[in-house]
Amino acid sequence: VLQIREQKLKEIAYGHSLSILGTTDLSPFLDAEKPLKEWQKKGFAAEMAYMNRPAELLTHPQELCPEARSIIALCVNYDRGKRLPLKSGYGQVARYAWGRDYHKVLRRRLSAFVSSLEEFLGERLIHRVFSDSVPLLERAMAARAGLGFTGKNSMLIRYNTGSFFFISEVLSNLQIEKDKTPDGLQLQTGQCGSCTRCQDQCPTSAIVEDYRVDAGRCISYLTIEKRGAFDEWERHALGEWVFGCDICQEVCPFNHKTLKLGEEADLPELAENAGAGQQLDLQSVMRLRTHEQFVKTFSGTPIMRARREGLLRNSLVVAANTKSAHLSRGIALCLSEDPSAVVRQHALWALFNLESSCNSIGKGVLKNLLEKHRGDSDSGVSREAAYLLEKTT
Ligand code: B12
Ligand code: SF4
Ligand code: SF4
Repeated sequence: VLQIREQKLKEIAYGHSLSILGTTDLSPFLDAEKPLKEWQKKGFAAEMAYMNRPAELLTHPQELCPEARSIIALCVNYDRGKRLPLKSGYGQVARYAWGRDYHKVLRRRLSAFVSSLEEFLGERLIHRVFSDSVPLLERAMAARAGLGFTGKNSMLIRYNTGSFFFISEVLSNLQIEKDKTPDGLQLQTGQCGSCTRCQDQCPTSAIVEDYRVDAGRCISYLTIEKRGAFDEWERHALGEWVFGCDICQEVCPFNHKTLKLGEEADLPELAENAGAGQQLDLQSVMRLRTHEQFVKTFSGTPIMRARREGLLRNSLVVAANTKSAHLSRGIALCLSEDPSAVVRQHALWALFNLESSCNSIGKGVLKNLLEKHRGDSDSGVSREAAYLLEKTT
């Protein structure tokens, strides 16, 4: 039997800059099953098919690695540096996406950690490493490993350092002698007390109940996971967020200390200057006409997840929401040149809204464009043009 003391595990992890570690067994996350099923039943998974899989699949870690005897859970803090005021013509990016792609970064770090463990043990481990890439309730897992508690915004939170961290894990055949009994934080709630800041300040009222987020209303879902066209409500909902959203965390008192100190990411790869950074230049994004250009710009960052069409859609909407009239020319180019109907549709809407809010291109020009696109080969674009045309007259 391969055995190790939790303290030794922590020492070895520390050598890889992995400082927040807890462990748990492979028994199913039974207490998380009910909330998950309710969440699914209410349609809060929106169009994320992978979140509508049978709840039992998401709560039974043993299925992912039948030989495993333990789970090592790790929290890795990302960048908590000062958020700068939004520059004109830019869109906000959620902190988790400022640096390099955490899936790859964490996989590499955790694999190196496992190699060090193997070296120490003098034997190979049967193992799998993950972060946000498997059907497994990672918050429930990390909570049971004693790493935090559940906030009303549904984030896993740690008392001293807040919630700006990734969860990742190693499932392996290692048996771990725990330092102390688990500190009983699992799915524990109530630490928020009477605070309701996250709920009050979420711009789309996506935190529909304590501990429960309706993904279909969440800006993070809309900007990253949602494919295709937005409806009118969704377009306004985005505000100035072009990728992800941090509001329910930035207002949380448990994050105030780390934000005030502007604490660095645990790993340099996750820092602002290692990736796409805090804000995206909407004009540059709007110019990415091909998948190859998109990959060249965002390869190796979490932004890839939105895909070219999604990111351009988001940028057009943010340009209109932030009244960035000087981007009208770039938007008009999206309308005349972009191969994606979704992009053309949102370009029409952006031009219409910029004209309404700041008389950007002139009523006559706008009307001509709308009339022209009433005959667009795509039905989404032609319907949008007809609808907006009705609103102009
Ligand atoms: C789907 C998903 C989303 C969806 C849905 C989010 C949601 N809240 O459900 C969307 C796209 C909206 C999203 C957004 C974000 N996500 Co996300 N997401 C996931 C994913 C893949 C699954 C989450 C899930 O299972 N949701 C279903 C609900 C039911 O489960 P849960 O959120 O874990 O909720 C638990 C508790 O709240 C509790 N619970 C739920 N209801 C109730 C009710 C009661 C009464 C009680 C007592 C308890 C309780 O039980 C649940 C199980 O433990 C995980 C990775 C993973 N494999 O787990 C990442 C993950 C949760 N996301 C993460 C991050 C970073 C984000 C964002 C911050 C990104 C951003 N800045 O834009 C936002 C935060 C939005 C928010 N407030 O949650 C991190 C969170 C780390 C942390 N500290 O908690 C994770 C763990 C990824 C990772 N490996 O690091 N995400
Ligand atoms: S991430 Fe933004 S939209 Fe989603 S629940 Fe939090 S504040 Fe609301
Ligand atoms: S903002 Fe308040 S209610 Fe929301 S998670 Fe933080 S402490 Fe809890």
